Amino acid sequence: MSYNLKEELQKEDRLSGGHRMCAGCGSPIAVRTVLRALNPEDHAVVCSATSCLEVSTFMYPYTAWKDSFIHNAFENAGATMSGVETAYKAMKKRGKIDETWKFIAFGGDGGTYDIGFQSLSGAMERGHDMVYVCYDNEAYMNTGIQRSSSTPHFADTTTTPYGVAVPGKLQQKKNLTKIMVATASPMPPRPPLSATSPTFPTRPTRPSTPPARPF
Ligand SMILES: Cc1ncc(C[n+]2csc(CCOP(=O)(O)OP(=O)(O)O)c2C)c(N)n1
Ligand code: SF4
Ligand SMILES: [Mg+2]
Repeated sequence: MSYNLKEELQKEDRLSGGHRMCAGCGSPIAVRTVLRALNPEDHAVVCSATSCLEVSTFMYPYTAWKDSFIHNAFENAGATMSGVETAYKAMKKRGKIDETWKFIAFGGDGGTYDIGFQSLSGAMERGHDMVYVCYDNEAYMNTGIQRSSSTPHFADTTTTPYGVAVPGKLQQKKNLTKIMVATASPMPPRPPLSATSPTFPTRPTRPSTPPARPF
């Protein structure tokens, strides 16, 4: 499908101005770009792990989001959206809802690589029909630039200060993309139970007689 930037820019912004992100922050630009992928007639449910994005765009009773937005904690954006998407599917099946709804979760690198990793992993492994967007600014910015597992090697943060004793962050950046690809892929074929077969069957074979229990 071709992407026409001029046409995309005609679409109405689904994140309004007047939020409290720093002027020039890349994150609202990223959010608007993602939301432009929606068809104008589509409805969306959005959530965000606690982060600069969440606390600056959704301070009750104000919201910059024109779509339904769910407040959740740092740890559970993946789980929140999994639940909403499952409810939507159930309602659709029972004929209680006609429109098309899309489900989008945002998370910073802290909320994605570290604290929300478990719920993201579960959502991807179960294959929910949702989009998860990590806006990766490579540290916990909202609370004062602490290191996350996405912070690059040797970076100077408040918890990994660069100096004579410590040369910044000691660990490499975690490769989340590889982990997600491995998580969301269908299970690779299991090796055959027969040790004599030189090939891997596409499905695991069940032995005709169950192996003896070791106890
Ligand atoms: C369980 C929990 N621990 C800590 C916090 C405090 N906290 C709020 S935002 C934040 C940093 C978020 O970092 P990141 O996810 O990278 O988003 P950014 O602020 O960089 O956009 C922290 C530590 C919290 N809200 N909940
Ligand atoms: S501190 Fe937060 S709002 Fe400000 S530029 Fe960084 S990520 Fe954006
Ligand atoms: Mg961050």
